[in-house]
Amino acid sequence: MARHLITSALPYINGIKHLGNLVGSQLPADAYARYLRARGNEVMFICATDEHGTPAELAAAKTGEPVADYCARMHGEQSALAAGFGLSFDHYGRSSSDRNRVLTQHFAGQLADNGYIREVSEKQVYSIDDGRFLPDRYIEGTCPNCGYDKARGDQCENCTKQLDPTDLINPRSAISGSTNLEVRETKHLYLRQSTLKGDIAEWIDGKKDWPILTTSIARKWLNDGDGLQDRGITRDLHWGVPVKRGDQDWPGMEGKVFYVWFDAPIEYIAATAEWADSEGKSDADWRRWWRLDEGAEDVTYTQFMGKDNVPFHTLSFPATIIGSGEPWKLVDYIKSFNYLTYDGGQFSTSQGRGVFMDQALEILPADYWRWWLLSHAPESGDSEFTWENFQQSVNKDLADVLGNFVSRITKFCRSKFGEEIPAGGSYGDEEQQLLDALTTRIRAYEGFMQAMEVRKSASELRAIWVLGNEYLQSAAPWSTFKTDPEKAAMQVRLGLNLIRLYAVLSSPFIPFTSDAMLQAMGTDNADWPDDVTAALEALPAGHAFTVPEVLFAKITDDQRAEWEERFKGVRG
Ligand code: B3M
Ligand code: ZN
Repeated sequence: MARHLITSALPYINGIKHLGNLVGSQLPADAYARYLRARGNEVMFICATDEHGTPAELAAAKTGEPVADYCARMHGEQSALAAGFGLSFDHYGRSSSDRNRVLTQHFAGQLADNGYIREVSEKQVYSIDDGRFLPDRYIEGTCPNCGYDKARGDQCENCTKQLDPTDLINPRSAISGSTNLEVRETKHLYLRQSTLKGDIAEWIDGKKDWPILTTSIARKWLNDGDGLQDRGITRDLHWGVPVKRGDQDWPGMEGKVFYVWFDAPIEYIAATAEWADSEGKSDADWRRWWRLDEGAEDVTYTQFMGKDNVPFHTLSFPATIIGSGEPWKLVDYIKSFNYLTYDGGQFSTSQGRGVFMDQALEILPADYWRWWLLSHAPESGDSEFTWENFQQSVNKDLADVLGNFVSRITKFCRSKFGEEIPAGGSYGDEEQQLLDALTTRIRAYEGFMQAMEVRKSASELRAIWVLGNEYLQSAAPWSTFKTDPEKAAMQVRLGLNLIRLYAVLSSPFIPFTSDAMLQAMGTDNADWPDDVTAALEALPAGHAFTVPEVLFAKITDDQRAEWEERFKGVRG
């Protein structure tokens, strides 16, 4: 039994995520975690909401809630949606936790002690009426390029020109509207990533089996232009982890917090500590996942994320870990994803374009989405969601192939033999052929799952379902029954055992349906089919089952048209 630590990129707190976010990290991470658990591994699967920074403050300001209240509420919503999608986190933490505050300050202290932090004096806009420094995007004014009067200090939304706050004409505070601004000198901390460049390059060069998508992004940032830049890790905000050196005050850093991207990855560790706290476990129980000197040397650590998050996970976070000089676990494998597009364009929160997690669950059960998203995961390139493709995939794969198989065999058995597994004789040649074909495909499926080849795993799983249908079609127990009821009983016995087998194999993709199938088969035997022959004898003659409700309803053309219209966004 191996030990696997799995983390999914942390969804940002400022709103419900769309399906593209879901398939880019949390969902494939969940399928992998479920698979590894089903194979008997010890798994620690961690996620959390990423709660600090300007966007959280801005979102809270919009709803009028204090930012801490806003984050608490949104964490509740996101965690309910995660549960709704069957995301089986061992813990869904919060980067605003005490655990993260202490650990973040600890890492900063270690980095400072080891000479990896330097202080930099900068000129920054201070709002006298607000009593605070203003981050670039908190300053508004008129764009010098196009005259738009609501341009932000970092960029003009209207003409997209990148700006410096000092470029703005008639600058004002976005918080209060005050024009009583002045430029003041302020100090910030910089992580001296450039001095760790050699260590990081060597570490990445050692990762021969990483996806090209991951290593190419890392190398680009390491080697392009000036290479790895030192990075400011503090901000003038109220909401965040206060800047401290370990538990000591940091002179000159009063009122400042760490940059959100500094504390967010540390939350992977902190959330594991939060897990321990919530389970009444000890520090040793979480540290054995993270500290090489406290039991983590046999842990395999895998991260899942969208490609835009790769630089932070291949460069910045490793720099924090390596620079700490302490034996924290570095990631072993990074699985990254391209983007999911929506019907020829982007998902857009502001335009209401595309399907968001809450809306998805309003219209269909989680497994419909899980199946489509995972079987179309944007691995080798971007992939596109269209309603037509979604309808087709649900109706064919789920309803016609899997659902139909389960329904036919259970109903036929009930009508001819009753709701118990019938006996019949031993399996014959045709069954042996099926067994061989299943064995080959199941071993291939395991290989793809192990390698996190999500689409290939899905298509192998589908092929496994198809084998059952083909068998049923050619064995045709409904005809056999007329001449040889004993043989028909054997065929049905096999078919019912296949349902249990499919439930087990399908659980990483469609866990809710998988549970329903096991329940219908009256069993909680979810043993992985290491031996397929034995797996097809798991439910013996005389074992009671029930005919399940329809597993998957087909999506009608009317529904498709209605949803297409509903989610197309304000600008169509
Ligand atoms: N919250 C990504 C995002 O919201 C960011 C990931 C953090 S992972 C440590 O796009
Ligand atoms: Zn402009």
